[in-house]
Amino acid sequence: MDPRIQVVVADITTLERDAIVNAANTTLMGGSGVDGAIHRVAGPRLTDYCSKIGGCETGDAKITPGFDLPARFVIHTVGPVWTGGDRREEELLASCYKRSLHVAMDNGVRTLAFPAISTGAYRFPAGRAAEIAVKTVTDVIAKRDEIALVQFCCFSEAAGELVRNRLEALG
Ligand code: AR6
Repeated sequence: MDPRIQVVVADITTLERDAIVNAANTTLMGGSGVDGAIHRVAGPRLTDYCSKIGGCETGDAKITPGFDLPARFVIHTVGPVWTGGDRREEELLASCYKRSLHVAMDNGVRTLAFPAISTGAYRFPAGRAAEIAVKTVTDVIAKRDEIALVQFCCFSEAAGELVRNRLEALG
């Protein structure tokens, strides 16, 4: 297991990382769940900024300042809506993690935290999502030393346990 990967159970809006990742929608104009929490704490300047950057495709990621958040940046990514697995959901979820890490590295971000993208309103099965998250992040950072810390920020102990199990399975 890469020592740069950690699991935390927390509200992601409280984390003082270089960047936190947002599980957004294609409009980037806010919503419920983690997206709503991030927009609330970052303040209206975030929504205003997002209104000018032209949305985001599913599987892609865009960076903004963190405004009133303790994190310096927010990396907004758009996960797939789970509709049974035959609409490239797994590939698109992996792409969210990859693109977020590349956007982070392009912007000098060394420490970041991910929520469990797509596992709430977008209904992606949590166990499979944890497996994809852990494998994708591990593979991307293995080749790069710019990233010092990646935290999987889970919203419940049960969600944290799923990710810990996947990390342990990788050895
Ligand atoms: N900190 C960390 N994790 C959180 C927090 C938080 N403050 N709040 C929720 N979670 P969801 P999605 C967890 O629904 O499935 C929005 O309306 C939550 O328990 O936030 O990608 C967007 O605008 C779950 O495990 O995101 C989109 O329309 C995980 O975050 C849509 O929902 C993701 O749940 C995106 O749906």
